[in-house]
Formats: sequence, structure tokens, C-alpha cells
Amino acid sequence: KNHKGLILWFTGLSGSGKSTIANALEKKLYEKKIHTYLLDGDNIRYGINNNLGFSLEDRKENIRRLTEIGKLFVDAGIVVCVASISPFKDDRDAARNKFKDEQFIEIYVKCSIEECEKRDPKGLYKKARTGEIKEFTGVSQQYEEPVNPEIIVDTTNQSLENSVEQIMLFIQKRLHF
Ligand code: GGZ
Repeated sequence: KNHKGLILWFTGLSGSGKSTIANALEKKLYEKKIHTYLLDGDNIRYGINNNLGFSLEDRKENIRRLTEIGKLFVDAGIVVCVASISPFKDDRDAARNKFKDEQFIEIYVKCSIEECEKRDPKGLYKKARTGEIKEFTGVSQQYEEPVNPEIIVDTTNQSLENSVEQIMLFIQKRLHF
């Protein structure tokens, strides 16, 4: 099937559900014969970004590289999902500005810090509270909420299926399926 590449940029706190939603969405798109690729900030940090930490400068560089890699895939006609906390508006806007308007879709995976901390799937919030992990988003470093994202999914209150469906409905218009 013919479609143009585009980038779905998932931003939100650690534990908000970015990777989970992106994975479920990829399955749905696969069923529609749409070719996708997931760039997960967390995973990419083990490879090409293994020299980066969590300072403001390192996060900026992390996002810059995710953007440039994403752009290569988009140019190849693939639907790219990026799952990265990307806590700062300037860095997200820099990513957006590398793409055509219709190619970049910012998805705010909205979840309260209380809920993320309750989930704490990797025990990172606990370590952030004791100071074992420094510069932790939402605890000891800022998360700037998106101002005008194309999509907001509220994972405190809605199901995974619901969030995926919401995104599918939005991108359906752009991908003509
Ligand atoms: C935030 C951290 C930190 C600190 C380790 N702050 O939820 P996770 O565990 O699985 O994914 C998070 C990941 C953050 O990488 P990103 O590339 O998404 O971040 S950013 O876009 O801000 O550059 C989290 C884990 O790494 N992690 N230390 N201090 N998250």
C-alpha cells in the first residue's frame, strides 16, 4: 500500500504509557499493511545514544539524534513512532521544525505524576525520591507540558484500547486508510 512517511512523537512522564501505546498502535497499523518503526528513547540510549545522560544538554542531544534518525525513516516512507520523555518544549519544537507540517504529530501521553509514581514499573521513582537517581523527570527535573499537541491521550482515566483508537482515528485522515 502506498503512503507517505510520518512521525508520531510520544511525549510524557516516565511510566505514562508511551512505549505501551506505541507498541499497541504498531500492531494496529501492521494489520492495515502500514510499515512502521519504533524509536524508543530508552532503548536507543543503549546503542547510538549510550554516551548520553539526563542533563538538559544530553536530553537535547538525545532528542536531536532521535529526530535525525526518525527523519531518515520518514524519508523512506515509513511511519515512525518516537517514544521519548522529551520534557522540554524547545527540544520538541526543534524536532517538529525538521518536518513538514503534515508529517509531524505530537502526542501528549498525559498521566499524573501520582499515577506514574504509583505504577513505577522499574522502581525508578523510588530511586529518584531517595536521591539515588538524579535529574529525574517530574521529581528533580522539570516536565514542560505540551501547549498545542495534535493529540492528548489521558492514560490516568482511559484504557489502552481507547488511546490507540483515538490515535488511529486521527492518523486515518492523514494516511487515507
Ligand atoms: C528520566 C530516566 C532517568 C532520568 C533513567 N529522568 O520510563 P523509562 O525509564 O523506561 O524511560 C525513561 C528513560 C528516559 O529516556 P528518554 O530518552 O525518554 O528521555 S529524554 O527524552 O528526556 O531524553 C526512564 C529512564 O530512561 N530514566 N534515568 N533521570 N528518565
